[in-house]
Amino acid sequence: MLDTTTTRHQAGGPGVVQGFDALIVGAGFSGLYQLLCLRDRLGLSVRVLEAAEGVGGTWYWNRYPGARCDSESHSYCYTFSRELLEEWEWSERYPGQPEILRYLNHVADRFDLRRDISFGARVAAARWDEAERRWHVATEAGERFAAPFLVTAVGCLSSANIPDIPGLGEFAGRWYHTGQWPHEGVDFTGKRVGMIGTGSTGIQAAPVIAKAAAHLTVFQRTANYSIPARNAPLTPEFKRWLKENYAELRRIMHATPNGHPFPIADRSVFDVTPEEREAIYEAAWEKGGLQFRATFRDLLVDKAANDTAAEFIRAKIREVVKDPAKAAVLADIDHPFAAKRPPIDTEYFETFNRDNVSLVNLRATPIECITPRGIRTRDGAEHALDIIVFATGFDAMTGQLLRMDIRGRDGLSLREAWREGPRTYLGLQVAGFPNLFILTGPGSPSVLCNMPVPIEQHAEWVTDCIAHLRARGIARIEATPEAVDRWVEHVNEAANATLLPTVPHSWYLGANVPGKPRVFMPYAGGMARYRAICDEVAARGYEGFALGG
Ligand code: NA7
Repeated sequence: MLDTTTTRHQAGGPGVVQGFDALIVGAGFSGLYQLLCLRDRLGLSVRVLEAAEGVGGTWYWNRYPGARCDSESHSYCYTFSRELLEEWEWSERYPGQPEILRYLNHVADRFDLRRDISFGARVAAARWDEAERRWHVATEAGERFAAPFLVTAVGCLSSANIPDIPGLGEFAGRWYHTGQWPHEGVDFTGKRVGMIGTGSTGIQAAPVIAKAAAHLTVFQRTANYSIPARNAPLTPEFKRWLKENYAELRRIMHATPNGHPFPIADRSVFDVTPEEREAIYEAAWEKGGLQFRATFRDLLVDKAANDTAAEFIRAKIREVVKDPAKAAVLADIDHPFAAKRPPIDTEYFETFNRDNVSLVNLRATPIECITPRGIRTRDGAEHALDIIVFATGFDAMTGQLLRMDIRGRDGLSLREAWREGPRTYLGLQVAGFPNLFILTGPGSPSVLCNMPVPIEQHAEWVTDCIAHLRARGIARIEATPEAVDRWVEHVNEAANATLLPTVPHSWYLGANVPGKPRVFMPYAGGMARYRAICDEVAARGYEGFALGG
């Protein structure tokens, strides 16, 4: 029986400590695979601490209407097990949230992972003990754990960003953030719904909410591009083709910069005539999905090239949306295409042709406050609402890490170490925090990729690293400050070679959260290049890391 009476939130204080070889925070895509690797391949004793009551991470929490992955289902899965690939069949081109959650539950059962996961265990604090060469971890409920290795697998988009709009507390209706959606769902029947946010989430949710609600008002701050997803059930022929071509698909996913199962065309926008270009865009629009971004190699690096795609999409928006005033607001996009995360949709722009959908342009009339009856904008209009949906995104990449009180050597807190923004080596380690590995952390390709690809790479790299240390009796690994400096410089160089950092209001830069330091967080140098760098670092005896003890 644990003594939790005196030990709440005090990692390393007196009390019962459960010892393991490794601790993992999070049982989503990355935590599950990290557990499997460390337990079944290295034979370590491992405990996963998961805040939710089930596996799934992002897909456990994001149950909003229309929640669906933008990666195609045959690539949004683990590839480490041929049997798993053979036995699991996706039903649609893009997997919906319930199906992904079923998949992750299947993985947890198939590989008997649940027995090493503590559910309902939200980590409050973690402290490195230099004398013991162990991490001490405490949950909010006061459970205490210790292990030489700590791996955070907390995802990139799990800390909800709920804007601090005056009056929310007085709102007489109900409100929800899409990333904390009630499991029992929300009944929109007969309701007037206001949705704030037009990122990937809002663009997925609006068409579904509009069909269920009496009225939907979309509050748009920044107009966004979106490409039709063209979702559809997978045909038996395609499923058969997949099973015969896994190896080739995996090869492509490992060779492309963003881990998708299609290559980026090796041609410039300016290699073709305007008519040919239009035909290429048209075909990509018809095919649908993120492949639109792969039509030319220079869309993300050359503004003039990007302008051609941007203008094509704006013209499509004006064509689809019948009301010219709404079309003008929706097509008034102020940033290059795909320089913010490009959404894909199912009838998003078409939704504005419905009689029960209105659009508020927050650039012209910002939100002033929330009243008991609805949302008041600065022009004095009060939009009467029964439900407010915040599709306002996340404190991405760092929020969920900094929510825990992580302290490394000499009591240094991660919050303090990252005061000016996150600084990592390979996205995997932080100077001053020995034996702490961060999966899909800032400085790694993460959100610029089809996530399972970097997730498998990270988990395997960390596993090999721990195996290397244990085989040599090395107790401790820590990124050197010089390696961190060099990596941060390289991450900045990689970002600056693209159009990505040119969008001042992007969450890639942390700009969506007031007070968050503006640092371009993901590594834009491409997954294939990143993998090669990580392999090289390992081959050179973990260059850039101090090994000892
Ligand atoms: P995003 O992409 O961060 O989008 C959030 C949206 O909410 C975006 O349109 C924001 O406008 C808007 N927003 C945020 N705060 C406010 C306030 N205070 N007022 C008005 N509008 C606001 O989050 P998503 O959940 O859509 O997508 C996250 C990722 O999940 C996505 O990229 C995929 O990787 C999956 P802004 O653009 O900041 O002006």
